[in-house]
Amino acid sequence: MDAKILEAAAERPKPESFSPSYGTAGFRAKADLLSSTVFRCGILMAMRALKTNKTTGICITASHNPAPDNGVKLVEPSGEMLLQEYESLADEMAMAESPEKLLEIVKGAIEAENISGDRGNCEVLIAFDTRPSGESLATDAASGVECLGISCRLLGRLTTPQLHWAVMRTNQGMDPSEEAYYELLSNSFAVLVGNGFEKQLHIDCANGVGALKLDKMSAFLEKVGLRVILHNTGDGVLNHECGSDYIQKDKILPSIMMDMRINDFGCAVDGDADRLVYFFRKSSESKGIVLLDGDKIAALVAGLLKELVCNLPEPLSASSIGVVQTAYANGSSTKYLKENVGCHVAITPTGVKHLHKAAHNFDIGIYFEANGHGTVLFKDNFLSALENENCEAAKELLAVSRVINEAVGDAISDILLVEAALNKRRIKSLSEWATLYQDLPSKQLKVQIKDRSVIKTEDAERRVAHPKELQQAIDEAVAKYPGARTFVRPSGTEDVVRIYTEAQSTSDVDELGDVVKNIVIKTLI
Ligand code: 16G
Ligand code: MG
Repeated sequence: MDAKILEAAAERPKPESFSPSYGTAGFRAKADLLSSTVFRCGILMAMRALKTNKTTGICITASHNPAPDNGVKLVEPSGEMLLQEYESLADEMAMAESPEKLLEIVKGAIEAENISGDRGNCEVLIAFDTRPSGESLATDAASGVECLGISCRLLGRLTTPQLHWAVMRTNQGMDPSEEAYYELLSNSFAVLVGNGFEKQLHIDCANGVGALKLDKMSAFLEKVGLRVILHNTGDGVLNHECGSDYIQKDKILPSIMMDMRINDFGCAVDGDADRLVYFFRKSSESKGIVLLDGDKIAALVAGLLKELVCNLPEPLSASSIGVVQTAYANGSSTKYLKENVGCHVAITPTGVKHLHKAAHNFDIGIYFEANGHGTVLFKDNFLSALENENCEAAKELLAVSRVINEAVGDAISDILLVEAALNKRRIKSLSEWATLYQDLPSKQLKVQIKDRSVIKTEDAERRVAHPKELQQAIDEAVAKYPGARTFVRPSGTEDVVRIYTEAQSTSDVDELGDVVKNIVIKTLI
């Protein structure tokens, strides 16, 4: 192992001025900087496979970032993201300045973790998205895995959630193939919507890997009555003026989709198809859209699941349903979930790893970030109890658990969940869904400062713990606007500080946003 690591690491030196950092969801940077980082992630995920004697995964993607970027997402045997306790080891390995230093860290970790040489069931699955740099970075990751003497399987292009799903299924002893994914999802969808379902849906594929996979899946979906019309399928630039991130932030229809009619159903996924938002056109003259974001998806889905749980016999009807949100969730959505749906609401810091963990605390844990990343988790013993029930509600809840990708937020599986929920709740149009509650006006701003890491937050990022004077000034400003809310946090993916404001009117939001932006600039620049 030692010689292999030294040799392969020397072939992929870390660029001198490059300081990779694990960030919110893995490493991301300009693609040409990343060879050393993904190679080292290969070693790390081989160590996780050896430690657990199971299959782990690596996905080469930079999600909704611009096309020249790339990145890596790391997958635990459960199909979930890398356990947080290994993030610092990932950072240390990625930052090692020389092959010798890297070897020293790897040997130290192998000893500390008591990793044995048993290679029984170990394997690492590797996939990549449509970025031009994907394939060669996947080969770098594979070289890292092979240094530890275990095998890896290159699965080619997959969406991030498909790779997570394949890892989870492999470790469950179930068929992990793409074919099985399409079949299970569409068959479970059919159980939920029944015969005679007919629907047409426009999908903005962000010029990413989602386009390839939705195209493959369209035949399966057509059979169960869902006709998908795919846009931004790869002729344009990845994530450029298209995709869920663009639609959510700019609220503009991508130009290629101008032939959509006003009552058409539209949705958009991001570059690696792990985020989903819905939308419809405001008018046939303008490019403006009405957005149905992750908060609206959570509200729709929570309503359906609550109804199904209420229809279960006792004591199952008392099972806990919780929705996990972040500080970015619109205040109206939180109120709606608590007061209208009647479920628990928990707030965590930004980033799927935090929401996913909190969702495990409920029998049914629903989480969606406003940006459209989310899924539903079911407790194992709750699912076993459902297997023993013969009622319709139990069957439908089991079908929901199969439609949904429990490993991680999955735009493709979320589309099916949304469509099933609209169908079951008899919501006939997107405008009807939009009126479940009225969003409070809100706005996001960003500021670049010298060192964003000086800001430390608390209370699920809703308050600044340090510097204290920053929070004091924010408190004073927000007190002048009744019913307003604002928070400031350093981004985990970009070199900026983000500011969120929410208030009773758009003029209050604009004014308060500017005030807080100036406070940040005055305090920190
Ligand atoms: C990443 C996260 C997403 C989060 C976003 C925040 C995952 C898989 N993705 O995209 O959940 O909302 O970062 O970005 O965890 P920010 O820290 O730049 O605001
Ligand atoms: Mg993504």
